[in-house]
Amino acid sequence: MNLTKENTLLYAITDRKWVGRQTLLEQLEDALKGGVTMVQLREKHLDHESFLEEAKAVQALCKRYNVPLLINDNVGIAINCGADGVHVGQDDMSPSMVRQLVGDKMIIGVTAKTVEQALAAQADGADYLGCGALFATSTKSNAKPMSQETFSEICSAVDIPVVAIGGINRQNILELEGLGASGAAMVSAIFAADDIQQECIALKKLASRIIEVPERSRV
Ligand code: TZP
Ligand code: MG
Repeated sequence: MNLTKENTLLYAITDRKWVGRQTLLEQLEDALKGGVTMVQLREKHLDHESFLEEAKAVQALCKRYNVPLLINDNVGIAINCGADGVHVGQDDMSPSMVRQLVGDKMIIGVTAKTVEQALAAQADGADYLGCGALFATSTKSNAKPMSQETFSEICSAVDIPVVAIGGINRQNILELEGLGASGAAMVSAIFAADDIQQECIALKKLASRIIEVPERSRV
């Protein structure tokens, strides 16, 4: 599966911590109306049945908006709900192993924290990389910080899209301009927003500025 910068531009990752006034599906629909270009369902503590039921509902919703859905970590759920892909971390199943299970059509995303991990993931069949944390985040307690320099080195080292993640919001996203990102993935900036749809519209405009290649490096 060939992912484009259009797919990875504004990547919404769910977190039920922000469910309350709205259900997760309502929040997600607002994000889709606001123009998110890819969605990851990330459930760390849900039992299998509830996860699968939710994943099927989320898949149907994303399909209506023609936006790819990826499932965090869980290949079985991804296959059973008809998701468009899977995202795995360094401690999860390897990309080639995931590929054996899901076939050619699914997108495989991999978290990479170093240039070595990025090159290895690309060689092992990753379609895109998620790299960070570029800013401080309270969403993932064990997220290690990544310097802009390392992020930029990763972007130069690989040919596949690299998505920036970790603490990104409206105030800091433009600091990522010119590093080589193909997009930005966000949890709290999207799902903790009062008006998710409007927030996504604003974030998408800003995200499109960070993926532009700066004048000086154009050939
Ligand atoms: N991986 C690295 S940082 C992070 C994940 C899943 C959390 C990103 O959440 P937020 O709220 O956008 O900082
Ligand atoms: Mg994981």
